Formats: sequence, structure tokens, C-alpha cells
Amino acid sequence: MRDIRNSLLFECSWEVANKVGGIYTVIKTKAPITSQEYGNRFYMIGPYNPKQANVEVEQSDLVDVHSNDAVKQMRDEGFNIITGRWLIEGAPQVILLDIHNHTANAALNSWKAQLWEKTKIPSPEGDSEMDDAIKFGFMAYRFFTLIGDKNLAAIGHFHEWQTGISPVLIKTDLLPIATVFPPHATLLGRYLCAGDTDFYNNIRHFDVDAEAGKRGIYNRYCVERAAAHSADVFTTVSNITAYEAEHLLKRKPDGVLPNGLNVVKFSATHEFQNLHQKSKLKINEFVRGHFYGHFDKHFDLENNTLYFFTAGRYEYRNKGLDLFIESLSRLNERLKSCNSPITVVAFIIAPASVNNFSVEALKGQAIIKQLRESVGEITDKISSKIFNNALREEPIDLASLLDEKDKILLKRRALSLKRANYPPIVTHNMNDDANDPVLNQLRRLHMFNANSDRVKVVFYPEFLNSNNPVLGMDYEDFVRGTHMGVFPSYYEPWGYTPSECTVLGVPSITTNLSGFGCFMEDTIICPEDYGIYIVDRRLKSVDESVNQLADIMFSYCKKTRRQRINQRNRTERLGDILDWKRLGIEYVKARHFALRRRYPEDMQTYESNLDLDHSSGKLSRPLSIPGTPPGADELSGPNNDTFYSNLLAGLTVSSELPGVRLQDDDDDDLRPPINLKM
Ligand code: G6P
Ligand code: 1S3
Repeated sequence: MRDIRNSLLFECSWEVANKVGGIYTVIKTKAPITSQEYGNRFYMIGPYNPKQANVEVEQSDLVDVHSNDAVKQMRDEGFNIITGRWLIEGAPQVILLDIHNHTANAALNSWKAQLWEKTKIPSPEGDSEMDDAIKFGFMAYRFFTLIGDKNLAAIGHFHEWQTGISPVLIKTDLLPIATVFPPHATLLGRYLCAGDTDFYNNIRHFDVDAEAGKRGIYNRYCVERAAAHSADVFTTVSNITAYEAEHLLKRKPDGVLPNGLNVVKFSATHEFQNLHQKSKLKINEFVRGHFYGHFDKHFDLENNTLYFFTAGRYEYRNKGLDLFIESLSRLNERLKSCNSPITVVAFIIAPASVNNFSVEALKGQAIIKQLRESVGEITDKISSKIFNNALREEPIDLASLLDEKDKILLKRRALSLKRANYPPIVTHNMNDDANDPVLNQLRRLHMFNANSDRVKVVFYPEFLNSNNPVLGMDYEDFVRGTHMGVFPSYYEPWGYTPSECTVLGVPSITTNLSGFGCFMEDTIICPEDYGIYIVDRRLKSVDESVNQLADIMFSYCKKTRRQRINQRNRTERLGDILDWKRLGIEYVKARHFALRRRYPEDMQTYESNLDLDHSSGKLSRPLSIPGTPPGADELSGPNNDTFYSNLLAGLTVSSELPGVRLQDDDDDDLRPPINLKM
């Protein structure tokens, strides 16, 4: 009989100690609760990227003998495998497969032939991403063949198509490994949405093979579809992607596993509010440099400027950059026509192909730095003059405080603030400036940061980093300092960006085509009360959605500081419902179902013995019960008794969750009743 209680978990992803995009956030933030549940029976398998692994992984042997032996055996066969602990919270054990070593490269053609023989999945020449996925898939599969043993229960959880070949091979060769496969997004969905297709209205009618072929992704599509059909349990991150997967991959997912975050709460709300102010001052400093020479009574950083931003992968249509810019232009007109005192600085942070910061962007920061230094020196001199006069009890001659040299210096600094041109709309030299879609739309809408514009734009085509000379801030600090995140995506399986804003207490705008937006709509009666605004991109025309987005931003501009502070408090309280301590439960269910499907008899025996622990005569602990996470008693998620009694009833296919009780927040005088859906 298999040892179900001590089952091993192998989570495979391209982004283990290798940051590419959103899945890195999923696996990294989830690691603490999974480590708590599985301890040393939890492994993460990924490709070996020396640049990142060398700084993120501490090498060591694996704890479990079976797994260690399997690695040793593969090394004897010539493969290069790095094992150790990923230096993140939870410190999971990692197995990193070097897909570029000689043995793996030499085996590629034979693996391609085997893949065709076993599955009829083609792998034509010249698709290096497919080649990498094949090498990774076969190496991971080799590992699974070596740990497969008649007493061992093991679960392989494979994230995205890049790791999809292993579950296909596990199925075709009937290896005794229980498998779970979430594609996160579908390849075809992403490609179709990025074009001009009316995706959601036509989703039932696509000739999927032909569409994949037309876009040159047929072989990868085959891997994704085969993995979806081979896995014991097929899941997605949201209901909207479940719907998409059903039509494009032709299997209805068994359940939805929403993406969580590791929520770290301050004991008092003023702490995160203070951080907002601190970060905002840093953004102010950048804005002073970027817009030097253009500050007048209408552009008042201290009291009447709001920072909106969007950030993410540069997918112009999918991430809704088109909608954002169009709505900013309408917001600009509205603010102008009502003579609003508010200026909005809108940041677009999306990495593009660039050749360093532009001279103009660097010059602005340098000019402001010089001005600040000169004013600092003069102020020091003045303060010591006043001090010495006071010490000698002499009257202060105000006219002599500034000497001639200082006056000339200040005049020179003031002259350097004059500029003939508008402040730039982009901070970098773009490699393809003439064809860049963001720049072209800004040009078309005449959004050039003119003095009269009430909405200014800054396109920052690089990831934020505190070491950068322009806007040198880490992403989290930057988000904290802004007033609102705007993510009007057209294609967004989940969308971590608004979710991250929420836990940082920053209101955000999302859409009812994003997994996160739908989840919030399903969970909270009125998300707007909590600073989660959802633009309708399903039933409205593009023009109507643009107007709705502009309306939301315009209403936000009319809020008082007090109202903004209150709203941030409410937004921050929502963090609890996005915490892995709560959402991780869906993962527990998915693994349980995979075990049931893969080892039905062992599970039946196990479950029938579950109720009575014969040694103590007491009720035993349920399967895979997570250890109590720190602070879990404070968390108002479902209690374990209810959860485990519901577990056998099935996975959650809709994202409806049991109700949560949010902590009261006494200083929120506009607090609405807690309106979460039950
Ligand atoms: C936080 C700080 C306050 C500050 C406020 C500014 O709440 O604790 O000291 O006044 O932010 O808010 P605002 O929405 O104007 O950036
Ligand atoms: C995908 O990353 P993306 O930004 O390409 O996976 C993420 C994690 O599940 C998800 O949040 C996002 O919506 C998807 O699009």
C-alpha cells in the first residue's frame, strides 16, 4: 500500500529561482504555506539558470533518500542537476535541471522522436522554446521514473505549458505519479487577444488547430492541450480562464485555484499610510526633475497632484494600455473644462526595447539635484549667520543674509530651469521610437505634457529598480507612493498588479475580463466601497468602457485627501481575502483529488482508516493538514473542520469562497458595512 499520508510533492515551473513573470510570484509567495504543510517532502523543480540560481539557491543534498538517489543516478548518466534550498521564505528544496549541458543537448533529437512516437506532438526545427520545453520535460520525466516506487505516493504539480511535457509522458507511460496541471494562461487565448480578434464573442467557434497554426504556435499548443488532457487534475487560476480553457483546450477544468499573496500586515494602519507619504515624497522628487521649468500654480505637488500608474508586461492591447491612454486623454479634457486644481501624473511602466535613459531625462534629475545642493549650501550659511548673530546678541540684518555670490548662483540655477521644450513623455531612448504603440497613441492624442494639460504622462519602459538614476525606486515602494493603479486588461487570467495594490492599500481599477476583477466581483458585494473599481469590458463597447474608466478616474480626482486616506484604509483591509493562508486551501483540494484519481484504491483504504487512529484511539489528523500558519488563528478563513468535511465534496469550480470577517478599523469614519458575499 502506498504511503499516502507521507506523499511527496514536486512543483515544477519554469520560474523556480528564475524570474520571468507572474508565475514566479505564485510559486515564491506560496512556498511558505506549502513548506509548512509538506516540510521536507516538498520540492520545486525548474530549469537551471546560473545567473539567478547562483544568488538565490544554497546548494545541498536533498533530504529524502529516494529523491537524492534519483538525482545521483541522473548525474551518473551525464546530466547536470543542482539541488539545494531556494533562499526565500519557506526555504523549499529545489532540483534545478541544466537543460543546456552536453548530455541534454545530445539527447534532444532522440527525445523529439520519442515525443512524436508516443504522442504525435510535432517539434519542428528552429523553435528553441519548444526545444527547451522538451529537454526539461524529458529530464523531469526521467527523474519521476527513478522515484516511482510501489510504496511511494507522489504528486507532480506542473505550471504552464513549458513544463507540460512531463505530465503527458507520465500519462502515456502510466507512471504512478498523481498530476495537476494549471496552464495559467492559454497560449492561443493570449495570441488571439493580442490581435484584432473579438475573442470572447467568438470563443466557441474558433478552429483551434488552424488558429494555432496561423500563429506559428501549433506545436506548443499541442503540448498545452495534451498536458490539460493528461493531468489527473486540470485547473486554472480563475473562472474566466476556466471558460477559455474549456473552449480552446477542450477540457473543462476540475477546479479554480486563485492566486494569493503573502500578506504582511502592520499592527496599526497609520504605519502603511506613513509609508505612502514617504514613497510619495520620493516620487515627487523624480517629478520635480522630470517636469522642471513647468511648475506653476496649477501644478502643485504638495496638495493637488495625484499619481496614477499602470505596470506590467508590454502587451499593448492585452494589458489595456490602449484603453488607459485613451481614457487619460478624456480625463485631461474633463479636468481642463471644469478648471480642476488637480494635476494627474500618469506613469506607464512596461519594459520595452530601449537604449538607456535619454539625455533629457538624466539632465532633469541632475538640474534638480544641483539646485537642491546649492539651496542647501546657502541655507546652511544663512542659518550659521543667524546663529552667530543670536549668540553675540546682535540684531540680524536681513538684507545681508544673502551675499552677492549666492544671489548670482541662485540666478544661474534659475536660468538652468528654463527649457524651450515640453517635458518628455518617455524616460528612455526607444529602439523603435517611430513604431512604438504607446508613443504613437500619445502623439495621436496630442498628449505632450503641455503646461495646459492637467494630465501629464511618463512612459518608463524598464522595470523599476532602486539603483536606477531616474526614478530610482523599487516597485513596491513606488506603488505605495501612488494614489491608484489602473489595469484595464482585455486578456488577464488573474492579474497580480491590482492584487498587489490591494495588499499595499492602494486602490485600483481592473476589468471584468481579468481573473482578479471577477474574483473580487464574486466575493464582495460592492468592490468599489473598498477601492476596487471594475470596468465593464464584456457588455460595453470600447468607447463606453473608455468613458467608464475616465469617469472612475475623474471621480477619484474629486475626492478630498481625507476621503483618499479612508479609502486606502478600506482597501488595505481586503488583503486578508487574498492571502495564501486562505486561498492555498484550493491547492490542498486539487492535490487531494489528484491522489484520489491516481491511487483510487490506496486512497479508499487510507480514507476509510482516516477517522480512527488506532494507536491513540482518537480521531486522526486529516490528510495533508497544513500546520497552523503563524497568525492563522487571527485569519477569519474557513476553519479546518468545515474545510475538511467539505473537501470530499469537490473542488471549487466557481470562485465563491466562504465568508470572511474583516478586522474593524476604528479610525475609518466612512466605513461601510462589511459587504462580502457569502
Ligand atoms: C498618509 C499620511 C498623511 C498624508 C497622506 C497624504 O495618510 O499618513 O500624513 O497627509 O498620506 O495622502 P494623499 O492621498 O494626499 O497622498
Ligand atoms: C500569467 O502571467 P501574465 O502576466 O502573462 O500568469 C499570472 C500568474 O498566474 C497571472 O496573474 C497573469 O494574469 C497571466 O498573464
